[in-house]
Amino acid sequence: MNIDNILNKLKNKETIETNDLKLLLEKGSELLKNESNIVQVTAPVAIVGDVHGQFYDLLKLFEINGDVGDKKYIFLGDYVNRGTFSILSFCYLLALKVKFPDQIIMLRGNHECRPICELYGLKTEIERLYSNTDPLDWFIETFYTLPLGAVINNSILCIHGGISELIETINDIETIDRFQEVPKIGKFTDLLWSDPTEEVEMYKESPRGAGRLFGKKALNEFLEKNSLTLIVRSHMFVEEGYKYHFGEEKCLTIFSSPKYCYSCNNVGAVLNIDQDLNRSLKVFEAVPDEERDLSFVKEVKK
Ligand SMILES: [Mn+2]
Repeated sequence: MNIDNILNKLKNKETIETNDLKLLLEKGSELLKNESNIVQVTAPVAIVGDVHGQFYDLLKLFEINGDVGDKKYIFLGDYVNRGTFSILSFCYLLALKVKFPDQIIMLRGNHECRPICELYGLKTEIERLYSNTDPLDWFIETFYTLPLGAVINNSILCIHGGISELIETINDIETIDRFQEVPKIGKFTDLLWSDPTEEVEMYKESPRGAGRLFGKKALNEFLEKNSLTLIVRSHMFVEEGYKYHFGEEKCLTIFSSPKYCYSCNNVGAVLNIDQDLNRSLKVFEAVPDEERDLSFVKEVKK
């Protein structure tokens, strides 16, 4: 497998051959499984939220913010489903991981699991582009190896969802067995599904049916206990691409799927953290519909 060839093919929106797909997912898994649940990262670094198969917008993000290799990135999960190009989006990022293992950190989102991928896009895409659904198993196995969080300069925690009563310390995340399906309840679930809320100070039930809602006091207690200054998370649609919660700058949502599902009226955002931990946010609009070439999707490759 020549990783530069694979990257070029993906960038040209070509469907990669079954053998290459299998090798790429295996090679990516090997790297990911050796990372701990929480990856330690040194700034400067850029942080990206949900991608959801919007591959054209992902390429645009790299165009406006710089390429992996020239700068370091943390992706907060939810690479697949909803959008049209789940396979391209995840494989492109994974190929970058294979080429630049230390320059891209890929975290697990709640969409990186079997039940959601069977319902919301990835499975359908695999059925359309490959002769059987074996690749779905390879994707799922790879998802099981994705780490769960990153800590930048011992100060900024990056996760997909949020915290709960079960997650009081970073060590509570380190002790999760991540090499499996996301359970229905428990700290693994909460980490990937929880959202901030202004409704309570501590915690309450989430309307999503999984994870918890966490309030300002819960956040501040968590930050203090772990000597952190900020949680960066994604998981939640925000119209401006980013949103600080609780009237402070200690919990930030980043959402990076502009014109979400090709229908919402939102921009995407990326957060850049410099070496002194100064933050700057960049927002970007979706690639116009007429510039999204869908022809290859219709071309069934059996
Ligand atoms: Mn999510």
